Amino acid sequence: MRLSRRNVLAGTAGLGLLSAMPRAQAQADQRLTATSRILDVNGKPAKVFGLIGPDGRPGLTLKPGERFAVTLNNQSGTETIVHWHGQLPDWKQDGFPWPQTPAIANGVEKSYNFAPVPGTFWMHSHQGMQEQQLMAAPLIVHDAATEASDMQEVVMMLHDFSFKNPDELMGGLTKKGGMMSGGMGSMNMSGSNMSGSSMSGMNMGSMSMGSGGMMSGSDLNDIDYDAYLTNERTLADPQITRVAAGQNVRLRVINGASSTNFWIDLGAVSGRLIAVDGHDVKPVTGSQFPIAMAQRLDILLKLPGAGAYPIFAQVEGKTARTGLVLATPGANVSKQDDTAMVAANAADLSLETSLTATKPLMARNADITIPLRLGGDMSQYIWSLNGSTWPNADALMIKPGQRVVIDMTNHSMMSHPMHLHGHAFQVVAINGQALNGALRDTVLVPPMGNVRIAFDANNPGRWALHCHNLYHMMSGMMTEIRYANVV
Ligand SMILES: [Cu+2]
Repeated sequence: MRLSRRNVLAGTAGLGLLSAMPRAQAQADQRLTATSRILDVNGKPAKVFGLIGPDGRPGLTLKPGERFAVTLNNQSGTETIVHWHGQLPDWKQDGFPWPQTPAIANGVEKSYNFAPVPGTFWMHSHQGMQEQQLMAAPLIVHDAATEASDMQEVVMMLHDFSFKNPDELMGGLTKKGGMMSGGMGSMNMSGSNMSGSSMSGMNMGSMSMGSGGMMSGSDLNDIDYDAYLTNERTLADPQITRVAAGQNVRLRVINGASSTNFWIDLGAVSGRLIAVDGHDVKPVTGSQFPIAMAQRLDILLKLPGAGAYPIFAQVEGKTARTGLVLATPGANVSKQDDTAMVAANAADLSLETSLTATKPLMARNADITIPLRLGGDMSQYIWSLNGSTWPNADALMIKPGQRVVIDMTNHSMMSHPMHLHGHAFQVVAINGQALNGALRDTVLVPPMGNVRIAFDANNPGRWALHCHNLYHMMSGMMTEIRYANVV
């Protein structure tokens, strides 16, 4: 049944029906190439990675009902492994470097095949810090409904970019941390924003120091980036997408940044948020939406009329921004400034508390509640979960069929976008306030905040649970959820 449907969808004649031969399988696969390439960033060449689909562009788009049948060909020059963020495959196809599923050597291919969840997803390397160097791309899975509507779709993939390599960036963090006096609510961020590497030509750092977000005692933006990208371009030369006047557009925002939360600013365009992390929510109207690292937002846009409409993503706590432009035919597109007039607030849970899942989990009591303490030692730049740092963490054990609640309390002064692999969880409480919140795969836990998530243990295996700030994860902020009887 599945096979024939897939073959019909692939539109490929001559595929032997029911032939389960690996060869036939490979021919139906989409090819994804992990590569190394040169990207021009504000006129300067940068060596980056890439995940390039069959059309020669970053990422993959799947048709309704199509399986995720992908052969990943590693031509990156180094070993890699790619995680299909938010998708729910069996654990050995999750793209995490477990001992059972090690990274793929350069020059080697690996095939994946599972039924994907429709919606806005993405993919990124889970090997070392390759994600920072753009080993990350969109993964869009259409369903019959989105395909039937002839609404124009625009993908907006965000990145933070540095000409330094991630090891240098990490070295700068641990060194700065070491020079600090230590203590909570420290001035670490100010130090970080003001210091050395601000040769970036984006002189917004000091502007933001007085903003509300910074005064609260929390820390934003560990790293001083050289640029922020939308679909791999800066506002010096942004993507300009032609749209018909009065047309509706489905904007699929993906925060693929390694260490940056943004605010989406629709400007004069009104928006209706209809999904987060690929899962439908009751619509929320607005023109500004926070988006934490690794999260996605699907927003229906209504253009007010003919003209050019920039859609911005502004860095929390800063004036720096990136974006793209929607323009009706013949509209004059003026140059967009890559800094805003006013620094953005810290990304917070103002949106999260107003979200309601359209298909929530069935009401049920928790079989197991796992407390998770998010900790940080800023003086050494070490981040921990329940006092442990990856890989020195004991697995959190669960059993198939359980309703699992994870009760996350942040005891540090930075927010942490927490991501669970292999499951869609529901946000069920924020700071003790119960809610029938969104289904997600990544949720922000603000400084000193508490967020409870629930999920059904329906996908046995070993699953990573970690902060999606790359530098926090690499400094220890990761653990494992493991099903009993899985080795
Ligand atoms: Cu974190």
